[in-house]
Amino acid sequence: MAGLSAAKVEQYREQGFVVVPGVIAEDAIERYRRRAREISLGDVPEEAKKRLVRDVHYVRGGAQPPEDPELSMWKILNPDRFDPVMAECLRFPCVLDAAESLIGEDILAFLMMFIYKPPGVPNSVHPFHQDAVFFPFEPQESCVGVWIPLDEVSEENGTLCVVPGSHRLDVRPHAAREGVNFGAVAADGVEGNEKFHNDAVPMEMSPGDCLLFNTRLLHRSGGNRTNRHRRVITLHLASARCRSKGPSISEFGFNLVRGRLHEGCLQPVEAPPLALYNALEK
Ligand SMILES: O=C(O)CCC(=O)C(=O)O
Repeated sequence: MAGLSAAKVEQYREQGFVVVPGVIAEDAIERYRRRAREISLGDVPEEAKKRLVRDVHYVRGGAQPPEDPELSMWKILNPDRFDPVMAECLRFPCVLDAAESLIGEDILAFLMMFIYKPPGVPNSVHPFHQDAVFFPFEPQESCVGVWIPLDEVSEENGTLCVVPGSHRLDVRPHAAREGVNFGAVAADGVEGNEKFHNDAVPMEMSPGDCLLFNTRLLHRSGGNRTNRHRRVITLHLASARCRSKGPSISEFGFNLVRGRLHEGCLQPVEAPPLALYNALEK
């Protein structure tokens, strides 16, 4: 198996994240960019239309929407559910190899998103949070976030900023904030706290690189101050040995992408809904 080196696994354990360069080739990158554009221009089944989410500054903030509708997008939620091209993103071999080094050989993929950061909206911030707050299953250590930019990313266009070592902190209470996209909650006492902002590292990455991170790691993204796209594929991977701690959420879907299932543990949802899960609707 072509997984992570021992040094990279150690870095992940110590810092809570690791970067694997070049997990998808240039032609595939272009294919996903193109397909996301087609979807965001309306090539989506009627039932799944609410999975296209525009940035709150265009929806409610009164900003004049750009002529090109793709430039007002925030995210496409679980596009794998209705689109075979996007469904390929659950199974990039290099990503699964790396994840196997971290969470073992039986792997479920869930919550895939195509996330934009609209150009020229500097206050479109995704505040500091820990993804683990959304995931009612354990152990948390056996769950990993995956973030793959399809454009060059830096602080200027709203890359992900992570706080090294913060995966050792407990999961904090999180709450919604005014002016932030619906569903993008903020960890209490972190956003706006100088200490965390000073410690945060902006991930400078190239198209097709992959950031793997612990779901307790504090992370945020700032606005895009450029006139360029910032497009990202994200998904989450959990060991198929994880157990549910709460109600099963059909929106997660859980796809077995490597290895096998285990009795009493998380299971794929049969025929996951095409329409958006109610609690995420607004
Ligand atoms: O890509 C971004 O802007 C932030 C993504 C993120 O942190 C998330 O979806 O949890």
